[in-house]
Amino acid sequence: MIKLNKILQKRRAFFLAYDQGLEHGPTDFNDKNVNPEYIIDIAKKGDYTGVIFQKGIAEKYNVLIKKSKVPLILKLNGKTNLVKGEPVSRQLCSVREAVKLGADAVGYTIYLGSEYESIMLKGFEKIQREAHAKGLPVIAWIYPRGKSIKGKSSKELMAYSARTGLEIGADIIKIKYNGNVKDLKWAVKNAGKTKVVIAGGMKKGERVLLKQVKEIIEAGCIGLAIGRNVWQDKKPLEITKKIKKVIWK
Ligand code: FBP
Repeated sequence: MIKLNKILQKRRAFFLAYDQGLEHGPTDFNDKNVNPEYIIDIAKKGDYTGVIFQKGIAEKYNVLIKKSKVPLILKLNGKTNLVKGEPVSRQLCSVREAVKLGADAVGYTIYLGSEYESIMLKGFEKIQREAHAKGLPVIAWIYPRGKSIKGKSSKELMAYSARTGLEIGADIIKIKYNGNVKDLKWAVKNAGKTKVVIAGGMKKGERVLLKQVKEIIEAGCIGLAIGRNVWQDKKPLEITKKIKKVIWK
């Protein structure tokens, strides 16, 4: 039995993502949000349905994370953005370690279309099997990347990402929204019983962000896994409140 309810509230998801320190480097941070304690505090006060960390932060700040009672989603693979060329994200943490750290779900990135796609698909197969054996839900970040996706439409790629999530046994997929609600509806249909959440992306204006959240819900997604648009905001708890109003309207 996969325990999906632990990371949902009233069937909706609102995850606070904080793995950008590895994926992008510290360029995303300022004096406040560079500190993981600041993020844990937002996740707790904002009553997020999950907070996403890599293993290192989950280990070093474990006491605080547990005290916050925010469900932990542990990212199992990752990479920096310093290496150029076709992307590959390798496993950096095991399901067993995630369980030890108190994870309620695990996450794994697949760069669909990359020359190294098969490495990530195979890696996903392993962690999906191990996580499901322990009842842990698996969230797949599915991001089309690499030379071979050039010329393909964003509609096609979004739907292909969603369908891949269903085919490989993800419980939730995290994809990027191309801004066209009709295209997103098609992607959600393709995901079938796999649930869909949308990534936040670079910081944008509040009006644009809230309009997108409305469309995401209208398209049938269960919510968001958002990072920079919240913790780069001057008032993260205010923007949190506004987003939640749209998600749980
Ligand atoms: P944001 O809401 O800040 O975009 O975070 C979502 C996320 O998927 C993170 O989990 C991850 O670190 C980052 O985006 C990866 O973004 P990209 O590979 O597009 O640079």
